[in-house]
Amino acid sequence: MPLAALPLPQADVRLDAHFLAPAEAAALLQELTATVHWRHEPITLFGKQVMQPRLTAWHGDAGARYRYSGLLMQPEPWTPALQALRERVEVATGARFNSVLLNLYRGGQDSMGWHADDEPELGPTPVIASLSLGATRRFRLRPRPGHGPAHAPVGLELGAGSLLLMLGPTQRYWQHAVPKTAQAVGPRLNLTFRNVVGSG
Ligand SMILES: O=C(O)CCC(=O)C(=O)O
Ligand SMILES: [Mn+2]
Repeated sequence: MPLAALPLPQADVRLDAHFLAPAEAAALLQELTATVHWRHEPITLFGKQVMQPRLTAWHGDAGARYRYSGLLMQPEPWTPALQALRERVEVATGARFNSVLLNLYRGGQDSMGWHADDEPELGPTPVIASLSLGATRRFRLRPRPGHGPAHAPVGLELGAGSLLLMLGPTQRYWQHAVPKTAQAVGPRLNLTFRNVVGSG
């Protein structure tokens, strides 16, 4: 399967823009949007509680607890659809994952701010496999302020069925974000498969 490496310093980012065929990606978007138990959670930003600008869900092996933006996430069990996707992503990437965070961006005003997936629970060199369904959105990467490499920010259009893999030093030296867009866009569903270490 062609996961093509991006030429970024101090990062290991690979992309397969066509991991899932369009019809399969569309069917999965419908199924997951309808069957996942979506939550609208608050997060603490600069000491203030605000609602996240997107809906989320967290599925995984029992005991794969995970702190995310100040929230202690308790995984719900794998559904058959999520389990089947996990197995395919594991085969494609050669990595193992014990949980998946789902984000539903309802429209262009839903977003994800700059961050790195560098929580201690993910270990020193996290492997994150990110599968996108629905509307194409711009995924941005920039060197981490203070200790990233000297490099301009980069943008990737993540379309339906794309698989993005981030591993090695990526989370240590780079941040990523999904900015708001003023364009009229439909819903986008993103799944990030993760491995929470030290959990059953
Ligand atoms: O929606 C995306 O493409 C990114 C999601 C993300 O960065 C995260 O869940 O940590
Ligand atoms: Mn992230």
